Amino acid sequence: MPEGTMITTPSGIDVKRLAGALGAEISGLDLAEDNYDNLFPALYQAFLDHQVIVLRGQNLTPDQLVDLSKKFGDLEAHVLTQFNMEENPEVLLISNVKKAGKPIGAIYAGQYWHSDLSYMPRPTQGSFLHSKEIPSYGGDTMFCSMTQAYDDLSEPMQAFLGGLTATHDYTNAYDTFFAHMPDRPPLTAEERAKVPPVTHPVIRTHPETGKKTVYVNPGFTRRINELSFSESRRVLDFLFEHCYQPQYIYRHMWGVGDLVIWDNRSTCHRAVADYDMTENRHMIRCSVAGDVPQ
Ligand SMILES: O=C(O)CCC(=O)C(=O)O
Ligand SMILES: [Fe+2]
Repeated sequence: MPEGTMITTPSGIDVKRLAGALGAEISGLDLAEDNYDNLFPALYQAFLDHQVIVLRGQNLTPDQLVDLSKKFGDLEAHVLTQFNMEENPEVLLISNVKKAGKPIGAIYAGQYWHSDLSYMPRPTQGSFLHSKEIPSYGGDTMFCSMTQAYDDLSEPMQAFLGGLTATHDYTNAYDTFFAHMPDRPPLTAEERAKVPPVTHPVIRTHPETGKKTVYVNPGFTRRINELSFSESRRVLDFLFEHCYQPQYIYRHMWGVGDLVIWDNRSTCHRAVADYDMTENRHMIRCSVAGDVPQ
């Protein structure tokens, strides 16, 4: 299907590709109004096929976002429970809005390439981010197809990486990216205790599509276990440089009401921090638990 071609699937939803490697816009569906049960299989298939799906102009309540997310699987809770919505603890706020001088949501969330909760034994399957307020410019989110990046590696490189495992650790992000951020309090001892380091394969196979994917990221991957420290650093740096090339990326420019759903098993993403922090950027978010990477 050429880029930009709108197709109506036999199942009734319109799907338009947004970039070469990943990303598609779904239209003709008002998730707040329509009963979309019969369209759900097509929506889920688009999620698997395109890795990131975009539904514009939605106006979902937190409950409606929860209902949609639960069709994908069981919801998971984030380590940072203080940013769960008061009126609906299943929903996390990604927000720079402040109340009494303190951010009400996770501020500076994901401003480095990562796959959600890769530092947990069972990382996230799908994440659902729905924008309510956006700054007048900037604040995009970038997504990278880690399956396409894997496919473009040479066979000897694929074989080499296929035998390796890596340590993922949430505190890695705190030791590096968050280390000098104001408003981003360090993890408490209790929070740290909830996230001991875990081991995952460097190359994982998507449980539903069977596709192989590079599963390391600069946010949470500390090291490749089987290599020396210096080899690990260089192989990780090579992988990051290879994977985050423009041809593997879709960059989402947010509009109010956008709902973006991404598959963390085959993608990485990164928030772009180029907006005016005096302007509000406010999103509601759910995420669905995945399985143990194989
Ligand atoms: O705010 C964003 O653009 C993305 C934040 C993020 O990493 C997430 O919601 O998982
Ligand atoms: Fe994220």
